[in-house]
Order: sequence, then structure tokens, then C-alpha cells
Amino acid sequence: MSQQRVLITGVTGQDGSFLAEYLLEQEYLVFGMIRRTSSPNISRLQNVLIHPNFSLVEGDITDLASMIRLIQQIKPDQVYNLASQSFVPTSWTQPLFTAQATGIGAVNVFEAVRIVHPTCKVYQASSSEMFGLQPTDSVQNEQTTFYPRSPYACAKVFAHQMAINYRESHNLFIACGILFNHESERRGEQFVTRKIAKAVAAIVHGQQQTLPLGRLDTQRDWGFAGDYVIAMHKMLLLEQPDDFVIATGQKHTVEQFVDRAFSHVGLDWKVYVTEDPRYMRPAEVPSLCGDASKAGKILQWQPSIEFEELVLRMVDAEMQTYDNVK
Ligand code: NAP
Ligand code: F7E
Repeated sequence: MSQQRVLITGVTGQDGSFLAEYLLEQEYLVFGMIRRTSSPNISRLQNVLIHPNFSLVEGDITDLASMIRLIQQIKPDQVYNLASQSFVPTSWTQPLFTAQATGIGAVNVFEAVRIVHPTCKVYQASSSEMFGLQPTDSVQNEQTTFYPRSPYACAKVFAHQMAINYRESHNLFIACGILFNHESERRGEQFVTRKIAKAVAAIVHGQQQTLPLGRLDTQRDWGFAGDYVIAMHKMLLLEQPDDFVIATGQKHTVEQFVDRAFSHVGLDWKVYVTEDPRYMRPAEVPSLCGDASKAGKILQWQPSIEFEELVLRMVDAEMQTYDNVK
């Protein structure tokens, strides 16, 4: 059998970089889509750029013509649509761009596949943010009703429902992973976990005095990004497309993350953390916790890294950056 070909949109992001590495290990030919920027944005791709089976290709998720051209040229067996405006606060200041990139962008991928290569399997990056406002003691699964609370979440619900509609109307293979928060040392610096980990290391090294944060009482189900990209791949190995919640099943508050990160380096977080209204949201998602039992049963997927290990891994990685420059 000839080597399987894969196109990843959003390859320069956290998940795209882990997924590219994983699929190269599985011996796929990997094409990573990158949008044109005025300066390079490939810092997360250092492990794959020189791999003989990896290529960067130019395109933009908001440009249907570029998606059609790429899918026509590459004829991928699998497309992973990870490209998105993924930072929730920015979705209030740029709601239309978010709708274009996160909502319409996904439909551009589905449409390009439908028009030029309908046998290609597609992964759509859906999000636990779609669940939004839920009772704080609840656990969300594939049957939970969506209640999106941000323009980002609304755009993801649109993309998710369109994926299901393309399945039902055009018989396309589109699997949706409803992924809960997943983190790593490659997480964008504005997201709360990376922001905390970076601040802890900067405070230890005298480079920062305080850590301004928004709400400390919100709860998230945080897992490790490297585990979650494996679930994406497993979804595309199925005979039939389906939707899967991917989560650890454990939730913690932002305060618990802060506490564990600071105590790891022997500091009391209460001395450094300040409450800053700039980081409060117009509408918040107070609590999310996923039930990934369907993925456990059908995909045989389990997370390998839990909360405590994740926090320490992220803080250690930031501390290491200071050791490297000594
Ligand atoms: P990320 O680090 O923010 O990466 C987003 C990627 O999308 C980047 O490569 C970005 O490119 C690309 N992108 C944005 N606009 C684009 C456009 N117009 N054309 C082409 N590429 C564009 O996000 P992530 O954490 O890896 O998440 C991957 C996907 O999963 C996203 O769709 C996100 O919404 C979704 N998701 C994430 C989580 C999570 O906890 N991480 C959970 C559920 C769902 P640049 O580098 O050029 O900006
Ligand atoms: O916020 C609170 C904030 O920005 C987590 C994206 O990947 O996961 C991510 O969305 C919580 C929220 O992630 C700060 O209010 C407090 O309650 O790290 P976050 P998110 O909004 O949950 C989902 C699944 C996605 O799909 C998204 O793409 O932390 N929080 N203080 C703060 N958050 C930030 N960013 N900064 C603060 O200072």
C-alpha cells in the first residue's frame, strides 16, 4: 500500500505540532498548512521541519480557493482541521474574524473535500466550550446540550453542526473530537496554564513581581495535548465517522493550578497573584468536566498524564528555559 497522506491545518499551533510529530512516527506523509505571515511562525515545528516526510504548504482557512487547491494537489487520505482563532477573550473583540476562521473556515474545508476529494476522512476540532453554561456538579458527554457562552463557542457549535450536516447530506467522513482543555509547554502564552507557568519561572528568576489574573474560581478539566492528538488519529481509523468527548474526567479550579505551580518552587501564590478585571470575561463558563467513557470504549483511548504531573511538567519546562540561557 502506498504511503498515506495527511493535511493538517493549524500545524503551527500547539496541537498541530504534536499531531505532526505523532503522525510522522506512524509513517504518514504529512503536509502542514501555514498561512503567510510577515515573520516566521514555526517555533513549535523544530522537531519536524527537517523530517523527510514533512512539508509546509501555504494556505488560509478563510480562503476556500486555497483549500480547494491544496486538497486537489495533495489528495490527502486524512485532513485534520485544527486551524482556528482559538483564544476565547479575542472572540469578543474580533467576533467576525472568529466566525470566519473558526466557523466558516471549517465549512471551507468540508466544501473543498466535498468538491474535489470526497473520499478523504476529515477530523474537526470541536470544543468543550460548546457546552458552556452547565450545572457546576454536572459531567458533560456526547449527549449534553450545548449552551455556548462566547463568540468562539458559537462559531465552534456552527462548525460542529455543519460537520454533522455534511455527514448526513453528503455522506462525508467527518469525525468531531469534542476536546476539553489540553495543555503543554507549547500552549499559547495567553492561556491561563501557560501564563501561570511562565510567571512562576519569571518570579523565581526576578524577572516579574506579580501575576495579574481574572477569576480563580472557574473549573476546567485539564489534560495533556500529547495524549489528545492520539485520540484525533484514532477517530479517523474508524469505519464510520462519529463524535467523541476527550477529557480526563477530573476538574480543578484556576486557584488549584496556581497553588500547585507556586508551591512546586516553594512560593506562596497569595503574595504574587493579583485580581485584575482586564482578565474577566463578559460571560464566563464556570465549570467543565468531561466524561470520555465512549472514547475509552470505542477508541481504547485513555489520558496518560493527570493534573499534578501536567502542572509540574509545565513549570519545569519554563524553569528550564532560564537554565538554557545561563
Ligand atoms: P492554537 O495553538 O491557537 O493554534 C491555532 C492554529 O490555527 C495556528 O496554527 C494558527 O496559525 C491557525 N490559524 C488561525 N487562523 C488561521 C487561518 N485563517 N488560516 C490558517 N490557519 C489559521 O490552538 P490549539 O490549542 O492547537 O487548538 C487546535 C484546535 O483545537 C483549534 O481549532 C482550537 O480551537 C481547538 N480546541 C483546542 C482546545 C485546547 O484546549 N487546546 C480544546 C478544544 C478545541 P498561526 O500560528 O499562524 O496563528
Ligand atoms: O481560560 C480563567 C478563564 O483562556 C481558562 C481554549 O483552548 O479551552 C481553552 O479555552 C479559565 C477561564 O482557556 C485568566 O476565565 C482566569 O475560566 O486558559 P483559558 P478557555 O477559555 O477554557 C477550550 C476548550 C477551547 O476550545 C479554547 O480554544 O481561566 N482565567 N484568569 C484566565 N484565563 C486567561 N486566559 N487569562 C487569565 O489571566
